[in-house]
Amino acid sequence: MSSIDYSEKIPNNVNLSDDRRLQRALEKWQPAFLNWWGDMGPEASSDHEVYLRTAVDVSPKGWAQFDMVRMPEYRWGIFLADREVDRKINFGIHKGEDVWQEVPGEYRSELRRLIVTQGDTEPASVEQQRLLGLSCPSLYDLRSLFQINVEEGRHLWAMVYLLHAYFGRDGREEAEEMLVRHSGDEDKPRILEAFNVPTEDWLSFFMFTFFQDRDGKFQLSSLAESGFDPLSRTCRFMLTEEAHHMFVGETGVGRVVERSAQLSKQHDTLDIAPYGGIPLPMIQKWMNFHFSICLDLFGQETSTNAANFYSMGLKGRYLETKIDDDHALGNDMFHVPELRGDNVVMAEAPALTAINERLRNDYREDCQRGVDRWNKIIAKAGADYTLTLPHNAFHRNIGTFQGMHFTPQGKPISKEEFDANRANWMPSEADREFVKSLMVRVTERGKMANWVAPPSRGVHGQDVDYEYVKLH
Ligand code: BYC
Repeated sequence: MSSIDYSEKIPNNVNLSDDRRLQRALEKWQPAFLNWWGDMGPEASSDHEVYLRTAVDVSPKGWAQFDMVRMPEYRWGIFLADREVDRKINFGIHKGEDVWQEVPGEYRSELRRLIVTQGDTEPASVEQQRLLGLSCPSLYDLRSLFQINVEEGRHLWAMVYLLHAYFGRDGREEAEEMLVRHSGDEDKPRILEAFNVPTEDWLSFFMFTFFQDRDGKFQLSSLAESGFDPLSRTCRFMLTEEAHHMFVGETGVGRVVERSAQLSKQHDTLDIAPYGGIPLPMIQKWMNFHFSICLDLFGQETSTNAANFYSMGLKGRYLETKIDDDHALGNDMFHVPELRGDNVVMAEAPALTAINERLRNDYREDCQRGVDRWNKIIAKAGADYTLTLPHNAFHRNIGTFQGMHFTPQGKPISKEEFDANRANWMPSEADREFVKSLMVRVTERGKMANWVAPPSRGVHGQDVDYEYVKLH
């Protein structure tokens, strides 16, 4: 087990000081990162002391240390999971060969592209969430936001390390570009669409951390299977942090749902807006929006990019080694959806090209489990409402259903019908204004905004009313 050296300017467990050139290059990138954090990171937060966890070692247990930290002083660094002895490539045409410790020359551009796409999402999310601290529902939630933000910053470090260490000059240029593209920027936007959507209210933040961070879980899990061992190792460690982000999302939406269900029961109506709650049908609209934009993050249903990444051994499937097949997929078929007449039907496609679709299915199942738990919360509170994930064809902008229009149940409709119903299915301007009007900052110790239930317990054994953020 490798512990992390915190005496270095850049904390790391990769013996950075043994490679002076790399160390110098990263030390040059470090101030640019800190400037970016100052400009684009959480607004007006630099003097707050935040109860943050910091990685101490990379073992699954006991890696975290909790302390009051000012965020600009957070020790961002480079942490890779330990190397597995004799690790082999588990899929594709190199199956059975030793994993690569260096970039295979023939796959350099594909690998760089994957790392850049992954890396780009991390600072994007920080940019998307930068104003949320100004409207937090409690100190507990403010801490969660900041914890996630610093860890996304660290995930950027993880990808920048790979670019610097393994891709020479163009890797360094890509690392600089990570701080030049910005979420929603007209000229230099982030790469993937869902990372250019602002996260303007806390319901959106909880939806983001449930749905969008879960894309992170599935993409990182697929990259953790990579034959390029440094990528696999860094993704394995990132996944331990990602789990907490999804916890914030699931419990966050769960707490909103709980409060809304309580108010619905108490006042015997779903229209709880007059009582300062978010109506359950409005939560459904937020879900429809976030789930559908996240489905796009998996790419097209059939993709030669994905087939190539797989055959090359660069990006596997979710839990690759647990799947019972030949891990080469030369002859296998997989079901992908398409519109035939008035129905979405399942057609056969080569499994190799349907890798994205398979991952999207895995993702949907995982999301459904969370939605089921939210529905139990509603039922337990005695309210009458069921949240449902929309059909995969609903509101899609990538792949087979791009440019088509469907109801949330998956019935094809005209653009006119979609437009006429848009505000019933997805947040309207008025809905967004209403939710924003509830987002009044609560920073008194132990207090919670009215639209969200308190968490069932605090962080790391602390009480819920612990002063998780000291505001300065
Ligand atoms: N937006 O062949 P296709 C996370 C492009 S989240 C815009 O199907 P492919 C996190 C595509 O690039 C995880 N463009 O694509 C979460 C391609 O472009 P070209 C992030 C899109 O490559 C929360 C074209 O359309 N990690 O970590 O098979 C907070 C054809 O598509 C989009 C990764 O994504 C889109 N949504 O699949 C913080 C892993 N989708 O070739 C962090 C790395 C597709 O025509 N990335 N396109 O120029 C990948 O594995 C793949 O790039 C994708 C796309 C799965 C995203």
